[in-house]
Amino acid sequence: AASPVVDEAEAVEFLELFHAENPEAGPAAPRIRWVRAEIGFTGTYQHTSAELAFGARVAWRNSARCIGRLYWRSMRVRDLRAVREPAAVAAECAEHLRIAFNGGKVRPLITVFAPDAPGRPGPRIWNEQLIRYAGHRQADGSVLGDPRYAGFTEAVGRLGWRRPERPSAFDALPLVVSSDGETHLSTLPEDAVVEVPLVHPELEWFAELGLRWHAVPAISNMRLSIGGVSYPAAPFNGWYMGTEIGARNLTDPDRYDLLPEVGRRLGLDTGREQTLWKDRALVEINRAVLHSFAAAGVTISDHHTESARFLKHLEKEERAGRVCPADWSWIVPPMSGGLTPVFHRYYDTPHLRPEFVADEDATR
Ligand code: HEM
Ligand code: NRG
Repeated sequence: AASPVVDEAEAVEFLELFHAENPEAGPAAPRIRWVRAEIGFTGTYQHTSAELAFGARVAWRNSARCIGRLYWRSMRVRDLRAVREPAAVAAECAEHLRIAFNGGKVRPLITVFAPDAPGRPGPRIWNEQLIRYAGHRQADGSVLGDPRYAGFTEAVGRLGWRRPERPSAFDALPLVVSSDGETHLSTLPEDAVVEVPLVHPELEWFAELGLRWHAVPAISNMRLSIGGVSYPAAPFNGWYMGTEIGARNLTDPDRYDLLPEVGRRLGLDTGREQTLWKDRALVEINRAVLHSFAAAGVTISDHHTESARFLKHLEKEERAGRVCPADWSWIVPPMSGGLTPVFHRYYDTPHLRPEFVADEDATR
């Protein structure tokens, strides 16, 4: 028998949860007997497609940092466990983005590729998200694009990626997928990368900043762990909450760092903190993000709406007799925290499984 990669106790705990929450699947005992035997013979076991879909949805439900969990039951699950070859994984990631984008009506979706098996790890996607912008390090030490990915950009350069002839601040990085000892680099097809140009509802000069952002946030470097089975490549997406783009990606000093420029263009006194020029610029950037996505017909939500939904989710979970883990410091939005109801309370913090697990960074 192969030495197991699966912890039997974890498998049993998951199967008990699955059968408790899905009574139509019948009693757990026969399935548990079968899975114990399968682990004994093969070192692992195969989830049924119902177990896989349930496990992925509950991993989302258990994500303590996620404010967007109200719709956890409706996430679509693409069962691509038969896919492991790097070029095929990359092509299916592009297809994931097309299905998720859905003409602008973004839908929560996860694509699950081959799991780890004894002596044979599953494929792995090195990118943090399917779409991320390159950070081109310039001769003067500054970075054109997203400074967060300057290291990753250099790493894909060493793997043979040729950056665009005229590098810009918004060049989508190639996907890096490795599997069975082979590492594959591939550029995402253009139609898979939909972007929204950023304009402001009143300030005409805002468009001149030449800003844009991609429509679909799809995290691709978290391992999905269900009942002791690890799926290292299982990219998932929902839609954006505006502050992720407007109050972090475009604003953090170590990202696009736009407050100084927007503050100046607004004609604010940027020399004194107490004018609250940063806060005023921040609001205008965030209005531009929400306005632009709406105008382009792409799903996005504001932090007030998403906070109210999250409280509704907590109520529903409580009514279902479940504890909902939540991490205050991630749930509270990065602007106007105290204006949202999620600020004014505490949360339970148990660690629950199934779960998404952060594996270490590709460039480390
Ligand atoms: C984190 C919103 C869907 C799993 C977050 C964060 C936000 C958010 C605002 C914090 C991100 C940050 O501060 O960088 C939403 C919204 C969704 C959605 C509006 C719309 C449906 C999903 C889905 C999944 C998911 C479909 C998984 C199936 C997670 C996880 C984290 C997270 C694992 C933590 C990521 C980390 O540790 O870096 N979400 N989410 N979310 N979300 Fe969601
Ligand atoms: N802040 C990151 C995305 C993190 C996850 N957010 C979501 N997830 N909305 C960013 O790209 O700004 N999701 O699956 O929808």
